[in-house]
Amino acid sequence: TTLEHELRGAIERDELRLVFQPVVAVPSVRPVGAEALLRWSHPELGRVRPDEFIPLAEECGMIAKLGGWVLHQACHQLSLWLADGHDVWVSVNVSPRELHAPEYVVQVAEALQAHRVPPQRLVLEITEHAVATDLDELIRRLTALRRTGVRIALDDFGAGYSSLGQLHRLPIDILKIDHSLVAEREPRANRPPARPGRPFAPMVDVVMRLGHQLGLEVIAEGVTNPTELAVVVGAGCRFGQGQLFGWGVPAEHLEAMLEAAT
Ligand code: G
Ligand code: G
Ligand code: G
Ligand code: MN
Ligand code: NA
Repeated sequence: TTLEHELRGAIERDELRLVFQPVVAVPSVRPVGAEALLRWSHPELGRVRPDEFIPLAEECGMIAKLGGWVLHQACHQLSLWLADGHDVWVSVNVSPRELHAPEYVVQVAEALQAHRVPPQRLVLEITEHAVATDLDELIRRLTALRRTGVRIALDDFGAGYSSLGQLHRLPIDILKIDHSLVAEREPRANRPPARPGRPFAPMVDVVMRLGHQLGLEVIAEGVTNPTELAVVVGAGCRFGQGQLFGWGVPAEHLEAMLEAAT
């Protein structure tokens, strides 16, 4: 396809950027981390969403190249923030295909070394979808990655791909509660007309307790308003991410937030 053709040249033409979405301590709202999100801006096609081009990159064998670019950019930015004295971590999203490539662990280790980043400052976000495949193989992969010293987050937890019965077996450090569980209201498409909303707090409570009992750090994703913030804080959550605290922003903006907080 033409999109595939354009994607192949995107790195060389300097059309890719990372934006960083703040992860904050709650309730203090102090920024403590940032999730790197990939953006592609094409001169004619305009902005292409990662939901479109990441699957494409996976199909056409480009994901290792794209993912490598993301890793290096993220580690570079992280090294600058650490050099400025900021106490911060950076996470990157890892696609299942990327995770299963034999060379991925080496790629991660090389990026850490090249930018002299303390490994525990880098978080790899593995989507819950990845758990649906071969669990033993996934465990081996994650174990190898963790030996480099990076931390692993299970992303989109509770989105509906059900890893609940296997969660305790996964060698992970962080649980990211999917925004659909944190949302005060159901997504519009699924919302029956004029039905009073059921309380959502019990959902957040139970996932938070599960995460903490497994010894995991828990991040509530998709916090969009003060009610949702109150619920996640009430459930004992220490970290949040979402519209209420800010969207993905260029590195300079995130840096300004870090500086404002010191
Ligand atoms: O901000 P947002 O629209 O970018 O993200 C859409 C989806 O794309 C999310 O599922 C997110 O995890 C994914 N995504 C964003 N950046 C990257 C990336 O660098 N690599 C991978 N594999 N997925 C990404
Ligand atoms: O799958 P992953 O969690 O990596 O995807 C991150 C996606 O979530 C990005 O598209 C990001 O823009 C989006 N996002 C960030 N904050 C919010 C929020 O408060 N609400 C919703 N619905 N999406 C958000
Ligand atoms: O930045 P843009 O003009 O594309 O924003 C369009 C809409 O998407 C706005 O409502 C804005 O709040 C929201 N938005 C901005 N950045 C992000 C993002 O990174 N992820 C998601 N899912 N929505 C965003
Ligand atoms: Mn993510
Ligand atoms: Na998510």
